[in-house]
Amino acid sequence: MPDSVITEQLAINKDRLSRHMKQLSEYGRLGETGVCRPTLSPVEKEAFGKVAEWMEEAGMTVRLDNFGNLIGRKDGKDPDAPVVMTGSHIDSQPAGGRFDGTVGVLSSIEAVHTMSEKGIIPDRPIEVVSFCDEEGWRFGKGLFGSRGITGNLEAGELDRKDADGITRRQALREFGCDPDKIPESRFSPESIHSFLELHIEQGPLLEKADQPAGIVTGIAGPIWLTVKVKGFAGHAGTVPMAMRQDALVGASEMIVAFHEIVKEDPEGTTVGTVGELNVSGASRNVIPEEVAFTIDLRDIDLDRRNRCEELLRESFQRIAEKYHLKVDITEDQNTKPSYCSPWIQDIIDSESQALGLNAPTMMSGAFHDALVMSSLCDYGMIFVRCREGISHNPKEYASDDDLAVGAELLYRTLLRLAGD
Ligand code: HGY
Ligand code: MN
Ligand code: MN
Ligand code: MN
Repeated sequence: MPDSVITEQLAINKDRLSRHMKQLSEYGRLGETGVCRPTLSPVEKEAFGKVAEWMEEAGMTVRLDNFGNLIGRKDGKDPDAPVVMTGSHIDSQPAGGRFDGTVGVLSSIEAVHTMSEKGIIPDRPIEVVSFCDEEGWRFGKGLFGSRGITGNLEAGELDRKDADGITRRQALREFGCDPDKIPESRFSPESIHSFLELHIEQGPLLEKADQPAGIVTGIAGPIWLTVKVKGFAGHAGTVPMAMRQDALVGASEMIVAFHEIVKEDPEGTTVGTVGELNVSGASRNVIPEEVAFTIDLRDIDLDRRNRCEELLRESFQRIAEKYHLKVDITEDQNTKPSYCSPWIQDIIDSESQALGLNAPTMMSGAFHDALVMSSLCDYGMIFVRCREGISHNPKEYASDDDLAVGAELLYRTLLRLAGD
């Protein structure tokens, strides 16, 4: 990467950004390099306190909305103009990396801090958001904060329970939010000018291209399902094989069938994962009666994703009949894929060239709050390189140099969007 990008051209404060990244990774630190920072948890609350401090230092007024989003606002020349929104999330996977989401939140704060230090007052107000529950693992449904402000919540969402039986509603209350007032925290379509998110790539392409930053062209949309398979508990020693209704054998065959369906089109961009599997009342000498597993199915091509979903539903039904089982599939999340706004991609591209970069364009297999914001406004995404594309893993890593380049590109793009 051209050294010039690292030295003279940086307006943002690289040392402050890396210092804040290190400090934030201490909240919920897991081992040497990982984090466990569940959404709406006490540790995330503490981390929000620190992030709010940094937002104030950057010259922003700070609020916690009723969806659990932490929002910093920098007023522009025209206080009533639609906001330019930027940000990401700081909640993590149970054994996550310290860069997923945090890079976007802290770089956005750094960009605004730099504007304030330079006395820049943009035409439009800028709002930096640390969204609530992007990851979705605690309550089995993600992108909560962004779906909240854009009016994309569904019935019953506040009653979803975590593994300890705590509802999202209770968790929001304990976090200091008023879930009964969430309609007040919604944004109207005309109130947001555009949305910009910086995130680690969570894939290997930038490393392969030997580039620190990339321009996102589109984001794959996930459908999340919970599959419950019901058989009949029996004695492991006395029930003949031909007479069993073994829920775990059926579920195992369904999981392999799902994998084959997703892999069917070798050119396809469909991906499928079973991340959770649970056997109720598990015991090695009882034939399993109830098994539940999760489906995460994604594609940038909605038709192809729908086709896979159709095939898996048919296949699961066939396998259930074969083993005299019942199968029940509930939909937990369904967010459509979407393409980034070409005019914002062009701005990112021209700013990256001004920085001497040769930023490749790429699709995002990971979903992001930007995907949800696209339902309300034009949006763009910038990726920064992460080592071997590793993410959702404590080994996740991005260098200070690459983070500085990403933050600089975000800063310059924000200035263009907000008008300086
Ligand atoms: O699962 C995702 O794509 C995101 O990292 N939460
Ligand atoms: Mn500081
Ligand atoms: Mn993320
Ligand atoms: Mn993630």
